[in-house]
Amino acid sequence: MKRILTFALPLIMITSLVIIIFAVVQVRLEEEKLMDDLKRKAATVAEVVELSAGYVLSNNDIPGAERLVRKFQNKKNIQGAALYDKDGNLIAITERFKDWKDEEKTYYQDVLKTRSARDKLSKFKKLYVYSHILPVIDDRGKILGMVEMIYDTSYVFARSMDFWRNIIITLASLLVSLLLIAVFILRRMFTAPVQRLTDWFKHFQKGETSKMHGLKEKGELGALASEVEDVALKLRVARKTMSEDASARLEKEDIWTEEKLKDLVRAKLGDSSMVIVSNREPFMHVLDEKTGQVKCVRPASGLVAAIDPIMRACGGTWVAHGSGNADRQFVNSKDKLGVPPEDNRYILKRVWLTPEEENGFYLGFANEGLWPLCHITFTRPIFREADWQMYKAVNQKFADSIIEELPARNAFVFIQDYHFTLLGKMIKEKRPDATVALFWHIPWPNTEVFSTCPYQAEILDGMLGCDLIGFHVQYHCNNFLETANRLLECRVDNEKNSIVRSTKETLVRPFPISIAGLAGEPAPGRADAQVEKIKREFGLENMIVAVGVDRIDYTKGLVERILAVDRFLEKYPEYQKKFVFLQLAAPSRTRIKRYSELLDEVEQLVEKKNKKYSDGAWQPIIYLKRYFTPEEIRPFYRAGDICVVSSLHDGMNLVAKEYVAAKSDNSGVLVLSKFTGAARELTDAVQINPYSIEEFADAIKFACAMPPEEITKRMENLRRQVSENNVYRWAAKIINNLTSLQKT
Ligand code: ADQ
Repeated sequence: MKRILTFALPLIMITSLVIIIFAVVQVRLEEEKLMDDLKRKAATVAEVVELSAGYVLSNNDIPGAERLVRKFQNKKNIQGAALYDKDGNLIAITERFKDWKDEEKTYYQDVLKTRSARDKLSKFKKLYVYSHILPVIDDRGKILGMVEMIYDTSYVFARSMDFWRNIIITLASLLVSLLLIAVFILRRMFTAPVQRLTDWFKHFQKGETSKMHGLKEKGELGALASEVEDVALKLRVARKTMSEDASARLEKEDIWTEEKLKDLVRAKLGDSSMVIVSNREPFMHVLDEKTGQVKCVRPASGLVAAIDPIMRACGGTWVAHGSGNADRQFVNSKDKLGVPPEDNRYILKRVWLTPEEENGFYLGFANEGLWPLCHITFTRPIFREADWQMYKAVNQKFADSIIEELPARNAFVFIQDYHFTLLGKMIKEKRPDATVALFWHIPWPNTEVFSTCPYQAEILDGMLGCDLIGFHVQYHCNNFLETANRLLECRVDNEKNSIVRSTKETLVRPFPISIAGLAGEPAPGRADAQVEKIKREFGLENMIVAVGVDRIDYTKGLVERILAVDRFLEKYPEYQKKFVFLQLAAPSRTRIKRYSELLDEVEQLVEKKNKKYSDGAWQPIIYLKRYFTPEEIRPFYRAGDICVVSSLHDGMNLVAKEYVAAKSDNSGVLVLSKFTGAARELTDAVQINPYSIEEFADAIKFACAMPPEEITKRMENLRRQVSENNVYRWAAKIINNLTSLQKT
């Protein structure tokens, strides 16, 4: 409508203006003409009446005068006549003007004085009347009196009104016609061709080549269409060539890099791009209330740390909850934006949730229910029916949003984590041809624990809508296979590690997630300068530095870690004033009571323990409670002679791997909880049971006292492990599994 008005409005305005000017002129001319006619008529009638009036006046014949004026009572347009004597006194007047004499009319004296006729337009009651006054003069030139002819002029204005009415009707019909013509022209010349172009592009985007008929537009749009068609054709050919080149390169190389993963994606997915979905978005736009500036931040999340490098390599679309308070300012009309902001490598599509949806789905069901259920850290899961209903509704919201993004053929959807257990089934209901995988980033508990969930059957049913489900370690796969076997009617194929329900088979595989590898570390010179700065700032020179980097979550064993540091210093006092534990801690899920309580608990414990050892300049624990960018974290890792990862339970734990990656000089000891997925791969770490404070304290002592050769040897092994089993290998394994399941 806006476009139509933009096009038609100037036309309408110009046409209306011309017609109105024409009408004004016409009305004026018409009015003048009618008035001229009236004047002429009045003068003629007055002259005709003059003779009879002369007779009546000269004889002072009052009855005769009244008879004369009465004659005009019923005349059309001539509404009245009046006779005056030689002094200007009214003698007789037509009945309907009997109040005429009440009005003050100075011009009568003028007529008598000048002995010539006068006319006048004046208001009488509600009428505009025209009167023509003629002096009645006898043959000897003596004034006998005056005769006045009075006319109502309203018919003149009535005629003008009729004219205006006709003009308005004509104008309105003209405007409607103009509007219709504008709509027609716009549709024919613009909207319809653009719509055809848009449809053509949509089919191209979705890979529906059978529906992409040649574009037959003419004129400028035709030129544009032909350019578009040409570019699209080149793109298609280029994609095909790239995927063939990629297949050839894949044969040769064996170390997984970003480039190699790109090749794999081109070779295996070809024209299609992957749609990834997670609750947490990789980039949030956050308004800093103090400065009024908007910052784009990468959230503290292991999932984001792992998936972002893959998306950078593969392109595609990442669908996630837009949770930043300034997120809406940065999306296009389809709620999408290119990310990373400085170098758009993939598309982020933001899904908006209301505060109620966020509470029920994210804080409630996902994080107060499923998170503690799967982690088994003795925090009781809370399952509320209202949260579950919201969880289902939000899963459906995401499913609808994802389905909009799927290409017509070769659709791949890669779902992340426990927030979306129902998504696989929901997507398959609309797009049974799509290949859908789910990766579970947290542990899967044993059957007894999982069976406490009131919605167990619906959750398992939703998950088994997927073609492939991945966990970090085989142990979690086994737990899941057993859970399905015991709680659902299905057949578990132990040979293939799959679950079969009627005709649907879901593969269950371990894919240990990782980080991008050792690449991207700054040159040693620059790294050293950053480390020196940190050491100076926190007084760490000549100290043994242990670091911890975590979201503040009860699963990460922060309390146990502080107790272990305390016990270590207590048991091995020779390390007092020689050892500092530095914890970077990002507040997380703070709207959940258990998390806000933990925040206070950790803070108070740090304060208490620091007080216990307080001695001038030295304090054993430095607690930095805030979000740090990945670039800010790396120098802390490098400054750490020891890194402590003490999760009570963790699907993988990427902090352990990030620490190893940052230690390019092969220094540093990793103290790692045996309850992390990472512990199964990083066997050269010093492994601990974080629940055993005594053992934990001894492990810190062991790390502090480890001979340099052993440190180097262990770190070399750890780095080899992280370098070889990087996140590109992880993604490649999943893509290979997914494409082997692809339906043709
Ligand atoms: P998380 O529990 O978030 O992830 P973790 O693997 O420990 O996982 O990674 C945390 C990430 O947050 C790391 O990249 C770390 O650098 C970052 N981080 C920690 N503290 C920070 C701070 N103060 N400021 C900024 N960033 C900080 C879930 C599972 C894990 C699994 C991952 C990936 O719980 O077990 O390893 O997903 O699958």
